[in-house]
Amino acid sequence: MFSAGLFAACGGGGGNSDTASGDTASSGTALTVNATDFKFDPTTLTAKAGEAVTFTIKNDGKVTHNLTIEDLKVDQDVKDGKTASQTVTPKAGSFEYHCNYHPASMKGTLTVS
Ligand SMILES: [Cu+2]
Repeated sequence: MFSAGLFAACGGGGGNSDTASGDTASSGTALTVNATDFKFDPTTLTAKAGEAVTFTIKNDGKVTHNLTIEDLKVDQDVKDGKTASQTVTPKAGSFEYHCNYHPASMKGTLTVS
């Protein structure tokens, strides 16, 4: 007699395509402020209320400068030839910014809406 008693169970694997979509752009807004020649460039900045804003302050000058936004508790020194950054999440409003060392000539306005 000849008997084959082996059954191979074959499990069929279904094609599972998982398309995960999710664009979480939580990086916020990046603003660059040049602090050179005793003035800011630009002197007006805009940002969105409730969103993170990262200020990158570039100092290509020969002395230390600073970015101060009193109402947002920003007070960031930037040595000559250096770059520094600060991140804040502002509410809506108009915020004056200036350099602590040269407030007469280095100033501008940040508008958040
Ligand atoms: Cu300055």
